[in-house]
Amino acid sequence: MDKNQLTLGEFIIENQKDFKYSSGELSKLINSIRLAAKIVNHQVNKAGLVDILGDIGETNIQGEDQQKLDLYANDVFKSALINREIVCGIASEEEEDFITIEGRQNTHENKYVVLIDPLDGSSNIDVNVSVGTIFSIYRRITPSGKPVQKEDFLQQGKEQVAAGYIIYGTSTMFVYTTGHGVNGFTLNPALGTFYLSHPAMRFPKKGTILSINEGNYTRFPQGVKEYIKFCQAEEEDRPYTFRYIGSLVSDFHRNMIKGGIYLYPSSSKAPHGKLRLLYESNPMAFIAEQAGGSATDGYNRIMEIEPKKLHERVSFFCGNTEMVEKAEEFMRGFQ
Ligand code: AHM
Ligand code: MG
Repeated sequence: MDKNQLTLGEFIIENQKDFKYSSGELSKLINSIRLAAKIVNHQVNKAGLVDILGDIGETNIQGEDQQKLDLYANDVFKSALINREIVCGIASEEEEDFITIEGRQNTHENKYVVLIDPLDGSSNIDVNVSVGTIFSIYRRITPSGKPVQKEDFLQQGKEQVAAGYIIYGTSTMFVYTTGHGVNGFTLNPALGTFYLSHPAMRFPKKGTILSINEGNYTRFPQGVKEYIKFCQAEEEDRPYTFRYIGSLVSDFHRNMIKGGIYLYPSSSKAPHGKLRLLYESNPMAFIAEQAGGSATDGYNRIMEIEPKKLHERVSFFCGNTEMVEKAEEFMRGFQ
């Protein structure tokens, strides 16, 4: 690696001025996520070696099996975020309700709320497939000095001040945006330092990859079925290929680099889709738009959906704008 390559720490400081509130607090917040990411990365890498794998016989509030590393990652991110007098509340996929952080001498003066999926795609861990962390950051909207309220978390995605993901893959990467484009940093594991490896990430103009769990095909809305058929059709302008890891961060990351669309639509089995609006779809939508892509629920922009519940699910179409628009055309056509 070029020794002049910017580190994530340096990049955060250099770009602090671009942030409209520019208090340095958001920079500190991203730094604490960076630190937690390294700790989780270390543990994820050891997953095959130590006895940390496997179900602990509990299910999380979504009724899904929860694995030990999910809980571990949840604890690591929480403690990194709690102790810095910046965050007033955290909502996590692993917690039923949001957590209130009192701040210095119980003054409730901290400004930011963080919504997080500490370890997404965790069913992939025990088969050595990439997983990720997804985070979303907002300014609180209720007055400072009082405990954070639910409405501080139920903001539209377009109010996000930052969002990002960490992918624990063949390399570990930290990818984030504060609304000034998307930058990706790769961890040098020998030094424990993230280096700017993917500056100004953009979806390529044309996408050719479709990522969807076709196992649900018979239960999909007609528009989705028709879009799948369109992508499979043997036409010169459609050299499409299907790729599905089943790990949102990994599927999204590949599609952003190579060009493609990720779909998790509603189905007769899951009428609202599977992914969670607040800590899965909104942050990915923010990153996608900042990289020149789009994210909708098949009809509406994800970041304009008015959230009603902390763990709300949403149908998710995300990737190259051209592909998302085409899929929407089928959704409208077969409504
Ligand atoms: P999780 O939050 O329980 O890990 O579920 C989210 C994951 C996504 O990462 C992935 O894209 C999707 O679920 C896969 O779902 P399916 O196995 O139904 O295709
Ligand atoms: Mg998840």
